[in-house]
Amino acid sequence: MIRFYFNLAPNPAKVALFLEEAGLPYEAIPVDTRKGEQHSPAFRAVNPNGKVPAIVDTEGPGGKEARVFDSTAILLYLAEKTGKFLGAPAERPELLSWLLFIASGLGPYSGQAVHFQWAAPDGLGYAVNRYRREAERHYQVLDDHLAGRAFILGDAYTIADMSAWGWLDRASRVLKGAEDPLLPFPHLKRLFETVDARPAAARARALGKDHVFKTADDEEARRALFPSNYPPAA
Ligand SMILES: N[C@@H](CCC(=O)N[C@@H](CS)C(=O)NCC(=O)O)C(=O)O
Repeated sequence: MIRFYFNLAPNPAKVALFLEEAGLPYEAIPVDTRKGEQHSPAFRAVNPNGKVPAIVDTEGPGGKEARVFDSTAILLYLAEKTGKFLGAPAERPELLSWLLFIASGLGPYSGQAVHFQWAAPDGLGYAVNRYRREAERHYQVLDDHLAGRAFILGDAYTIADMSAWGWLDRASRVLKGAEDPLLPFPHLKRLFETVDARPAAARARALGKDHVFKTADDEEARRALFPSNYPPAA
């Protein structure tokens, strides 16, 4: 059994998609990050970084319970555990390269673009420009790669595509104001739509819809989500 700690954000969504695609039994445990539940000692024992997603595998290596945190680590761990969605061994260099490209580039730049356009105070034009343009540049790199390929590895649908799907789903927040944000990236748009049309993607999207997550971006939420913006209490 997998205990899956999640909220409705892009990084947990990738893991939800994998769990649904692989048909692994799991217990979904909502973590309300606007209420600060990610900072509780119990959750920090699962992810010392205080972010979702994280999992506990009650049957980890050697039959022992194991925690895994960070969406890319979880995708790799579960893909290796199940032998699913890894592509061919000969494609492993490509798989690792694109997974890490998404984990360290496309994802974080998208996240910062969202932050500076939707959460930060007005007047930070340099930051908005920098992160938006870097997100677009990463989109372009992946779009170029996808020309003539069905999926990131070619014919095989893998965890790299699932990882990209999580963030491409937020393109309208990353490129705020764009009517059809993926239109300039036709191969990326096709990849997103192909993955998004899978039944597992619909099930992943439905996860947590029966839970009431806090939505207000009030002082409690800002302190919970962006603790490093606040000086430590004296
Ligand atoms: N590198 C991490 C990033 C995780 C992350 O930023 N998670 C967000 C949701 S997508 C979160 O937990 N935000 C709440 C917080 O930062 O307190 C991953 O890929 O899992």
